[in-house]
Amino acid sequence: MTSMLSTDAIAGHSARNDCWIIVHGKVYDVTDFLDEHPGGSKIILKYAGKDATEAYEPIHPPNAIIDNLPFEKQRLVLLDNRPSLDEIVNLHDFEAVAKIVLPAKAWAYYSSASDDEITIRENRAAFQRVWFRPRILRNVSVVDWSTTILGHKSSLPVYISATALGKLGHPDGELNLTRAAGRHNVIQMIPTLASCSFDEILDAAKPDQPLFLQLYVNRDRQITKKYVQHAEKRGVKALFITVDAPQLGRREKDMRMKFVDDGAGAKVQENMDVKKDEGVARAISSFIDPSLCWDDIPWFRSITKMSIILKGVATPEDALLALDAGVQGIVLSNHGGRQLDTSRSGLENLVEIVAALKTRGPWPNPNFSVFVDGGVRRASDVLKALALGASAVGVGRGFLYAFCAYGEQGVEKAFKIFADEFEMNMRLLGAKSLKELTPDMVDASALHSHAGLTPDDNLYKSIYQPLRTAQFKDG
Ligand code: 173
Repeated sequence: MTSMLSTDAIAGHSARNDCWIIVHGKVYDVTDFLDEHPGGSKIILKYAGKDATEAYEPIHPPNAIIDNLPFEKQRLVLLDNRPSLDEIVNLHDFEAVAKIVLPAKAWAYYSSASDDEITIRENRAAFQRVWFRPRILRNVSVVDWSTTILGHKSSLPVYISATALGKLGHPDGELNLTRAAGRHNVIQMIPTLASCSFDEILDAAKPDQPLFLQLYVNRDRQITKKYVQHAEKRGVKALFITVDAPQLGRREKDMRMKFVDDGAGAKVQENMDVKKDEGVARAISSFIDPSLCWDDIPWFRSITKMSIILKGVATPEDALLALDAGVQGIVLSNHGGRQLDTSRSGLENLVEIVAALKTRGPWPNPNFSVFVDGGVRRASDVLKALALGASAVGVGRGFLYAFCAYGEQGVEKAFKIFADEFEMNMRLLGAKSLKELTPDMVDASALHSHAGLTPDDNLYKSIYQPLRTAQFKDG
């Protein structure tokens, strides 16, 4: 941990299974050290979430805490020695740095996906089964990749998709995204389960900064109604209702992290009847209503005038139901591979879904947007989705990893990388503006074939951490 944290941010970590203390202005996660402390855990717990310098000072040599937290010490050294932002040339770089500098639990939560993690990897692979058919001699001296998303101006055809628990990665959490997005005219989708409060995020935004809201629907609909109407009052432009998570997927990396490394915490959790082995997300997701259904859509329409988008559509059947339900759009998403494993990629579904929507009237339909997310790391990925009919593309983890080691400057750099890649790719593709992207600029004939011979994606593969089986006890 670093000294950048606010007192408020630390106060939330005052439990036996999540215990931070401040010593000499630095914050330390001492959760795993509690039972090893020679003076017992009780005295540390007395200062959980607070400044412990006064109690620590008289009885410890100055470096005792660092010397006793070898993993944390090593992590801090690594964080100090991270590559400079100049050395970050693509979004994979942010992910590789995050993997090394994040606390193990944060990396496990962010990077994990469900079951055998087939879908998270397919999300990347699908983009590589689509090939470009570039056009030449089209005077591409000026190229423009700006657009509007649900009627709101955006400097990129990319929005920041919702990812929960931003403070696991950086003390400022989601505010890193809000501030960078405001400065560069990018639209952020605020997660229901952000670490920062909804109002904190809105307060960090510029007066006219467009923001979307991702919604998990509560079993208590009055809570949802209040939340949605508050968001509308504060100027949020669109409501992205998550429809692919009536129950959270089993993310095994996340589950194992709790089970193996959190011995002390797990015992306490057992007594407290909290599910110890389900990982971070599942532990806090019980409020989500699995009874949500198509009949609820008119109710959402009745409580808000915001655009309503269904996030997590995966078939033409449901895309047409969404159109008939009168919502303003859909996100073709498999939740970053975190829900139903071996479900197909949003990109693959896009082709069928656009074909189905075309049977229902003029295309593109100005009143019905189709977004795609999952596995997007390059402007070339985005251009493929747009050529196949997507209105814009969501990027979740890509921006999340950008702020983990670099805060909001990392997010700004990620926008810059996208801009540089858009400029180059659009010139090489022969498209001066996004309107000039047409289906005949891509060859998607291999998209439905899941056994393609594609060159290895070495950057992504070198970061991907293989799953593992149950471990024997030490000794
Ligand atoms: O993918 C997730 O981790 C997610 O959507 C979630 C849901 C509930 C709680 C925390 C995260």
